[in-house]
Amino acid sequence: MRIDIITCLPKLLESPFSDSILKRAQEKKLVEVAIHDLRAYSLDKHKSTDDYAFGGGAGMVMGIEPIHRCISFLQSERQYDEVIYLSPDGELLTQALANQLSLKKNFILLCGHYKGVDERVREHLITREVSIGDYVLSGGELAAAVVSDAMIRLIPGVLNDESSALTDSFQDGLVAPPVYTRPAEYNGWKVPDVLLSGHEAKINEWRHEESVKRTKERRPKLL
Ligand code: 6GU
Repeated sequence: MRIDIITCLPKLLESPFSDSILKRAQEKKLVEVAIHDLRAYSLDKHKSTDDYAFGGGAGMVMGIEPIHRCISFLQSERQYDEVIYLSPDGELLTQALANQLSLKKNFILLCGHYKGVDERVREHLITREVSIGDYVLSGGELAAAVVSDAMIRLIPGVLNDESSALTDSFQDGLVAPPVYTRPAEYNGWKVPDVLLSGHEAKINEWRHEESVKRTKERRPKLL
């Protein structure tokens, strides 16, 4: 998988890809992530990437030219399966969407800012719009990191068996069961006996029941 992220705030995206699972996935060559500073594609002498909205009103709009130049440059280097614009009014990210996207290979993620991008970008240059939830963020960068993380961790070999994506919340349509580690008793608070029993079948049954119970309580719509 290769992910090219276009942003006017490249520094915001450094740390999410420089640690832990996303860092290791890149080291293992299972994913390549490249961050592109949109300002570098501006022909303007001030390297600006936004301008006043036609028709007036508050808020700047990201212009089409730098975005088109950056996307065209990337597309001259390789074929992309999706050019995704991160936008609060996009399709909601779910585990099902992450699973579907993780099967594809090359992505461009375009981070929006200000009042958004010139509508012609959405009409002509992108293939899909994704939102990470019904709330407003200051820009698409954190959303791009979230979408990337959700896709990358599903690539075979990124997670070890221990943290296998198959046991994640949502992956089987249920939220994950409670987990415990040593000590078996702390401050008088005990770990459920069944988990200390060594009886694998009973443990699996208990975990499944807890998952169902939790899903009913917290995410009834998943059932
Ligand atoms: Cl993708 N962008 C912004 N700015 N806000 C959001 C979002 C995206 N998803 C949820 N809120």
